[in-house]
Amino acid sequence: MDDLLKPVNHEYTEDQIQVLEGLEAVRKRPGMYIATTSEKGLHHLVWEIVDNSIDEALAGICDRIIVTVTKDNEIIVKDNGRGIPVGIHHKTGVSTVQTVYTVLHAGGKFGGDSGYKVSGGLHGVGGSVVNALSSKFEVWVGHEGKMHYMSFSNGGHVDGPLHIIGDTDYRGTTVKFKPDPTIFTETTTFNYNTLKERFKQLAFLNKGLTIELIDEREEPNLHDSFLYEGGLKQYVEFLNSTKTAIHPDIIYCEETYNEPAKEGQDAFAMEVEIAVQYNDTYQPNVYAFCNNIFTPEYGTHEEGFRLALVREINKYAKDKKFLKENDDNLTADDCREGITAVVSVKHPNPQYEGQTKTKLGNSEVKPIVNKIFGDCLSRFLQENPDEAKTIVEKAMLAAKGRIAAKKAREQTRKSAMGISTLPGKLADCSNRDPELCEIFIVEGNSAGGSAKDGRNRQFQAILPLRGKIINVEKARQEKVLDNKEIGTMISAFGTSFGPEFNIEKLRYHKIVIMTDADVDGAHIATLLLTFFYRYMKPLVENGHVYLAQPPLYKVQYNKNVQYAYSEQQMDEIRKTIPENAKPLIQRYKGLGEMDPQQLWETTMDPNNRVLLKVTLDDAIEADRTFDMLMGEEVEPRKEFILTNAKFVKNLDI
Ligand code: 1YM
Repeated sequence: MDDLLKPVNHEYTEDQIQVLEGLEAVRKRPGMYIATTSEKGLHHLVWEIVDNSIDEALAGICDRIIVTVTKDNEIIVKDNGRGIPVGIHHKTGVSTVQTVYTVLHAGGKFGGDSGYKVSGGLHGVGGSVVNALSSKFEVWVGHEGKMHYMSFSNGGHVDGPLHIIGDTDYRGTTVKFKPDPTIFTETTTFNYNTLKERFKQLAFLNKGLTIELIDEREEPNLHDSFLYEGGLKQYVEFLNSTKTAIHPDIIYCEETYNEPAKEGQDAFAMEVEIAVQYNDTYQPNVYAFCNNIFTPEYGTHEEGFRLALVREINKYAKDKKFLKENDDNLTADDCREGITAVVSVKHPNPQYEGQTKTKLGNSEVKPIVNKIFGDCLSRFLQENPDEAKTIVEKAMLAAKGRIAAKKAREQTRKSAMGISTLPGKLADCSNRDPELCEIFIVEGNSAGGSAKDGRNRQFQAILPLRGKIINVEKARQEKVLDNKEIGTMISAFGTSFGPEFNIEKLRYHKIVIMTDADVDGAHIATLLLTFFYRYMKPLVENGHVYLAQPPLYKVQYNKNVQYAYSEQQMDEIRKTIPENAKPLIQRYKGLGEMDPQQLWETTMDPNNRVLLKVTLDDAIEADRTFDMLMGEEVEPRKEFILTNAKFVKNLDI
């Protein structure tokens, strides 16, 4: 781009040309800096700018951040921190504001690497990348009674230097940007819910910080405000609000660890905050964060936490004679059944490892968390004997369940050693290449019959479900395994389950849940999804699970036959029916009402059908949602299956 190098208002120096080349590199390969230019990448821009405000909050100076989505899908982030320094930066010769937003990686690092400054941002790319990917970018800094302003256009071209535009009482930094539609070609529309969920989480993780969100695209404007004085204590309360806690008090610690300077290593400070409460389910929910970033692959902070948890529970159980001297120790899994825990550390120099770079690698973190949480838990158990008893007994029950489940698994394996391991109800396909094979899990006998007759036997297998599927959210593992329908699915898939789950053995790469388009069907689908999510998570993570979409209506007139899959589609079809035609409109109440040919045409034929792919974008929300869905109320379940885009993505196949 030639005009890139054209001066705007002032001459470019050698340094500034380099700067523009840097920003141009970001525009050429945005994926290197924000991983994706999809909707996810679009939101990443907001996180980057907000991260700078959060850093200021961590420094103890800013306590309020307001984020606004304008009518034009621009973002305004306003904080009440010190304001980015307004003076000339000694290295670049231009204002620090301009430096922060034009020099790559200039972000948080400019304050000097004191070892006390914590910085978030998954990639730490900072504001300059956001500027590079914006068609318009503006900054206001309120400092010592004056409002300073500067703006950039078309990917970081300076419109003019930082200058004073008037007097103000405001102290802080405000940034407004418009993502460049030529970069974000998929979408430039911000999702209110995505923003809201993240800001709520950030407010939990940074106690005392108020984060407000305003959406001006809606009339009246949408508005949410988050402030949690209790920090992670309130986070755990919130996560457990869909469950039943088994003890009243939350185990909680918050401590700053100071490491003095040693040979070859600077002094550093690290913050540890942990909250724990057990509930009456059997699932462990441990969420770990470093510098406000979720680390689903865990790492040294979670290792330290887990060590302390197991050690202190065993110590207490032996001390108080719940366990006899010679009894086996409780395992980590025993101690985590029904736990809800949030572990958050703030570290000046985090190192990430793992497949998705979300595993904390710093080895010094493990003993620090181990010590801090160990002391905290030990004190809690000593001071709260009733609650301690509840927790130890829960872990001992888990141990019993673990031993019983192991026996049950051995049984299943033994019985599966025989030749005919496939369940009798399964109508298998003839192809043996898993990549090409599909299995339809069908509710009800008559639908199962139609599906068997209508399918393409080469690559489509049918597994009709007869009995009830157990709600795995409310049952122990051995009970789950006792359930016939579940056992049938496990042997049909070929993968085993739980810790022994092996995706390589999966016999069908598409697992299609086919239930009636009513509340009962939605319930069965949800029970199945919950089972997959809890016991065969990689199936969902790797995108093997789908929901079939049977039509709601059949419209017939003259020789014309059409199917409608939604009320909206039905309305559209109605409009196309000629006036004098006498249409026959049939509403399908269940899959069973369709003959094999119709079922094939509308729901199973890869050329016509619409499958919904089940996805998992947000694991924490997913856990809560499954709890919610498995509660007593029917309506939210129906709502979930029919509309929840968080799990279910539309996909035409
Ligand atoms: C809406 C975005 O960027 N706030 C913000 C940024 C900075 C400071 C305060 C700040 C930091 C320091 C000293 C320091 C930044 N400053 C820099 C740099 N909000 C937003 N608020 N004084 C002010 O880290 O020591 C980078 S970000 F490098 F210039 F100091």
